[in-house]
Amino acid sequence: MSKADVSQIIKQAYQDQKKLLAVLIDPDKPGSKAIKNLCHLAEQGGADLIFVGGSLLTKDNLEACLAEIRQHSSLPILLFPGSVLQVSDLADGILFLSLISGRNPDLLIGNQVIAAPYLKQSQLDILPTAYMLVDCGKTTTAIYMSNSQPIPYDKSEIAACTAMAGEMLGLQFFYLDGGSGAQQTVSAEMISQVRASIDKPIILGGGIRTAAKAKELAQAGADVIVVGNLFESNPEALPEIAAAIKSI
Ligand code: 1GP
Repeated sequence: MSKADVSQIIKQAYQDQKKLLAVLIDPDKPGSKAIKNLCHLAEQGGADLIFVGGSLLTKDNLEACLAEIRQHSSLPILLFPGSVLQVSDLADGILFLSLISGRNPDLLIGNQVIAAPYLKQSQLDILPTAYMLVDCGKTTTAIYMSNSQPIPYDKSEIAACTAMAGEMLGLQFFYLDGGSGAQQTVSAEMISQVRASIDKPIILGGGIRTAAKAKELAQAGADVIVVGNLFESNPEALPEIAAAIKSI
């Protein structure tokens, strides 16, 4: 089966100033019936992309989850890996993350070296992504597992300088993440400072629970809005979020 060109989809939408909505499915959480239903709700709800991954997976369910999603949805599937164990050719692409907000060498380059030969042989579309964790009021699993310090919530200039450095290093996509279940989202102020500092698509996730907030963050400069917890707990909210960000 031919793969969706996910990097091109995101870059084209960015060029056309169209906002995208991604839903995040954690392979540990839903059963296979639920995945079928989530795929249906994602498509009906106006999602553009399905992200799959988790900061810590405990059920060895990734391949089955991807196969199930592939069966029930035609949306592009992008791996959002919490570790080198989360690589699979069943997806269309992978966010090849370097955690540039932190100073943990394993997540800056070590794990990428381990994964590279496998990715080289895969058919996956590889998206070189600057991953930036932001302290949004809670030690999320992503923050804890990263063994790194997130960018302080109110230090937008640190986020902006970090993003600038990432762009100068050649990274193509920028993911600002408060972590799954964050108490609050990354601030609009931080997003707009990052937006002003780089000319690359910004992916934004963590703690988005309302359409109004999604719209505010997209207006501030986020290009891909990611919803995880909300999508799993209240997928019916999706059409409102899609409509809000696409109205910009
Ligand atoms: C976390 O960006 C994702 O990495 C999604 O976060 O589950 O809080 O929506 P939520």
